[in-house]
Amino acid sequence: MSLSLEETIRTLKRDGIVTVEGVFSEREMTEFRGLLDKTIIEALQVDRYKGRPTDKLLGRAKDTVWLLWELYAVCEGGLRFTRHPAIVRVLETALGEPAIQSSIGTMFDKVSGGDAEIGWHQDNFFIMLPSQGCEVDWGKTWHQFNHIHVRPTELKWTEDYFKKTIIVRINVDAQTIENGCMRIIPGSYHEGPLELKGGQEEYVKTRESEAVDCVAGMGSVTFYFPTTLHSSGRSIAPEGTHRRAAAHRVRGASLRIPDWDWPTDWEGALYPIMPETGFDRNPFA
Ligand SMILES: O=C(O)CCC(=O)C(=O)O
Repeated sequence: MSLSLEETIRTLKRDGIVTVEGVFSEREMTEFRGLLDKTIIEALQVDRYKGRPTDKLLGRAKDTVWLLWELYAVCEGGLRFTRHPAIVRVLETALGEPAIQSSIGTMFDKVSGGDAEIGWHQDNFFIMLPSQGCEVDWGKTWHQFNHIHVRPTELKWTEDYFKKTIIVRINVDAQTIENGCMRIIPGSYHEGPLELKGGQEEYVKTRESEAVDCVAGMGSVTFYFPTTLHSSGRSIAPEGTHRRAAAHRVRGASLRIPDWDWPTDWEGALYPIMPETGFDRNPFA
């Protein structure tokens, strides 16, 4: 089903998540898949890949590689796909302002035979740097490749900053129930970060019956607010099936969080995302 831009934004704001089908063509996803595979094959041959320890860069599930962290820093050719004009249009319309990339990105790949599965959670963190004079309880931050991940409990919570942050998930392969697609609880992002008020377990217990499987076509793009409760089961698809999705975050360009600054060490961290040309199609043209 194809949604208009208005319906896309309405659904995103109501449910916290929306999928736009048909953003990328089969040809484009074959190209992206090739770049991802090449990156993983190259990384597996060395101890450090593009300055990062391979054992930390890749996450394993049994014999399969199911996570590639720092995605667009090590698979540079993939970044172009995040600049598709339809993606930029959705982001700018939803945020009401230009968007800036606020994470390097992660690839998730449920490969059949692996045992990767994730329980219910919200993506409750921001990647930031302390401003001068900001006192940080380092025990409560999470560090990965020198990037500091900060949870809402460590922030002056003057408004729900997550509502100015959107995750963009490019569905490089079709996402099906069989291959372990994401499940979400619609509207859960309206609660804000549940760790600030507690009760996530209770919330999931009472609302899990409303959970929706995020089935999506190859080449679609899913947009969601980080506090949308999500989980994903293991793949029971036939041998050789991959379920790749490439996810990164963006924030509204004006978003500021007291005492913290935004990192500047990845492409696109400083300036609003500009759409690129040369794509096969655009559902919102
Ligand atoms: O792709 C998946 O299966 C899970 C993704 C997820 O949990 C996340 O992005 O936090």
